[in-house]
Amino acid sequence: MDDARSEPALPGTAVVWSPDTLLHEPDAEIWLGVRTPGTETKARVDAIRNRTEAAGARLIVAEEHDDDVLRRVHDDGLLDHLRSIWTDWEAAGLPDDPGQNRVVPYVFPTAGMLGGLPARVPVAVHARAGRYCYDTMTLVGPGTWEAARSAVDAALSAVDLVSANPQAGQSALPLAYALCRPPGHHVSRDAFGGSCYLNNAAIAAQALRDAGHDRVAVVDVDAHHGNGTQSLFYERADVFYGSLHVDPGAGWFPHYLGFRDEIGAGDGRGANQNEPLAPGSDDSRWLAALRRIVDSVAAFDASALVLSLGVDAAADDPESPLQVTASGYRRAGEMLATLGLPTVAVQEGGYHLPTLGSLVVHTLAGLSG
Ligand code: SP5
Ligand code: ZN
Repeated sequence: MDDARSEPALPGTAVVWSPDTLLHEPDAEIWLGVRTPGTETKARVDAIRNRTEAAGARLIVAEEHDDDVLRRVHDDGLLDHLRSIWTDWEAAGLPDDPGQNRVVPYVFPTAGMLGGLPARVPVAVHARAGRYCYDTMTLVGPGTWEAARSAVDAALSAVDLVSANPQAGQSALPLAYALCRPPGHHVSRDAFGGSCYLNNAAIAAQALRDAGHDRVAVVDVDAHHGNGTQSLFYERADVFYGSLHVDPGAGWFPHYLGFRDEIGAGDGRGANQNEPLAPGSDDSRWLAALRRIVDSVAAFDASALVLSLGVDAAADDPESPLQVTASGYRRAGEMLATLGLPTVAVQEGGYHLPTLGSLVVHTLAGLSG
């Protein structure tokens, strides 16, 4: 890891965040039935905010946006669920009996269970908990909805900053970074998991489409495959999704998706690219995979870029076996900057508190050229 003397500067780089993002306290992850300390903590936000500010970035508080883009990306049922399930859980007395202080699902209405019959809405709150959730690690508590919704506002505010608004006398920035937390790339149209609740990057991509960009690329450098983002755009020709991540076929989350042969379908065939990497992959293999994705983005002829910026591919990260360095992240930023596209970088994973902020600074410095 580079030390403080070699930390790059970020003069004036726009960093959008919201204090509401700190309201989400998942507290734990239920993994294999065992309650383990969660790694997706609010201290992540402080780490990134402090380090980017020290590097000279301009901190901007997110502006509230209405639900318009959010509702075109996600199913209303998922949104209603996230808005209300904690309150219902509490009202049902479940924090006292059986003594579970977060929403934890126990039964999941899988396609195989339903056998083609429609999923009814269970009367029991504890059964409803599994309706839109696909794992036991993504707990919902008192401030989860407010935090997730504020992360969407951060992503949409970053989109505003890279979009010219002549009426307001504003010119567009080439780069804006949204310090989104909780992260989002594991959320599909109607299913959440992987420590994610709302897909901030996908919402940013849709907002860029709405702002007049005919073709948008999403590049995902988080250590894990962004199965939610892939799913949302899988059959669309107007949004390219490219991801480099630890090989799910080697036993890594999200296990069921992220394989090389997932190339998109229908109109979206050829607009999805997965680059699974062996555990232990270092800068050279990671950057070679990114090069293949950047070449595809250039051929796709996008006019705007969303970067799903997970920094959990770093060597010290507790959630992944990839071995990327800070200078690797900087070179990734530089490689993406050669595309010359207006860029919205959206925070995804990254869990090693001592190095998290510096990894973000390195990436943004590379992107800033
Ligand atoms: C956004 C993001 O990076 N989500 C990644 C979620 C992957 N979590 C997988 C967890 C697998 C088990 N981890 C054991 C650690 C127990 N605290
Ligand atoms: Zn991740």
